[in-house]
Amino acid sequence: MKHRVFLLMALAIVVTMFVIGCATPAQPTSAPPTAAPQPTAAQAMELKGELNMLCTPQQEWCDGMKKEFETKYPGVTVNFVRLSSGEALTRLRNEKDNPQFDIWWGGPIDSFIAAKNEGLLDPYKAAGYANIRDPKLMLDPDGQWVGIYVGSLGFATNNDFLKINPNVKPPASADDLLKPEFKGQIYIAHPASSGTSYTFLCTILQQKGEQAGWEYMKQFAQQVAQFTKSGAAPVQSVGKGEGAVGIVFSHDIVAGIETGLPLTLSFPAEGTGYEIGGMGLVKGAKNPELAKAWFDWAIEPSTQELGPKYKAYQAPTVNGAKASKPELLQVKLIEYNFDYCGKNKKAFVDKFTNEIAKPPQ
Ligand code: S7P
Repeated sequence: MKHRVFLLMALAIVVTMFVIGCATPAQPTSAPPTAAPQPTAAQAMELKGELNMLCTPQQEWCDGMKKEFETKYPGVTVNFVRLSSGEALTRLRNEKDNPQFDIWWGGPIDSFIAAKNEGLLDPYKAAGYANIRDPKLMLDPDGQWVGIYVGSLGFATNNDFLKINPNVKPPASADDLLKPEFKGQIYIAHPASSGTSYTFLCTILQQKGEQAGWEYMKQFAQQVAQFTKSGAAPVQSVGKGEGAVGIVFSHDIVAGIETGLPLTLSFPAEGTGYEIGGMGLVKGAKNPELAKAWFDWAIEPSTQELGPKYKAYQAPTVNGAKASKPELLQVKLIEYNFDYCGKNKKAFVDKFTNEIAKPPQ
């Protein structure tokens, strides 16, 4: 009897650990949407001026969102500059005393956490926060950033490479990337410029622990054909057959496949890293009212459903918005510690740059 009770307890512990290990933060909840009240058409007409935005997602989505916002607010012109996460953070740092941007929209929140720690963001209490699916994970306790989408990291393998090398399988773990067949065949961005690449780096450091993680990264760098500037660039390089495998957010791989690139998407079986894409008001912004209008709009369910129109398949962060590709988050995700990755971003990027590989010029 004692033995049976012990067995049952052990089983319960194993099941609980499995559930915790596989916890995904990103699945839509059935909570009813409690979206903030919308401005009337007359109120929207009253808003006038130029909004200057730092836009980190892909160009097509930035272009599309600019047009959508300007249609809703015809008196507002949105000027945006598209920069990868690390470049955007550097730009905000350099302009700290004379900010040129009003809002930063998109890119993994590790960089927003770093920006908050450096005093580069302003707090905001948006009414729409009440509708965020997982506020513990997706909302800064001081309101300095909020999550606007979620996406998982994946591997993109060129199908022609697989045909020519019938014994090679798409990578199914981080360790597979170290196999001899992938030497000089991997494309990934550099973590100094790219939030995608930083997500990969911080995933490895968490999964393996820092010491073994840095050892892994040294070996991994030997496999890399080229470190690109932008996180999504490997989709094109590998899609064109310049390399065998790209490490990219899975939604960017799917977008590439939809444009006809011969790619196979796979995930590491041990668990993959993921991003929460963020948004924050730039401290000392010159057009705070316009920035707040964008901020409120970006966390409306109808706005978050616009992504697929512009080939952006990340999952939304608000109740009442449907994920276009829910399967991209129905994979094993690691318990990514955004606080750890955000606070250590500068130190980890500097170590990578100094000890492993210099950023592309
Ligand atoms: O819009 C696609 C996307 O992958 O772009 C962001 C990405 O971090 C920007 O590129 P970098 O890696 O070059 O910083 C992601 O947040 C987003 O999902």
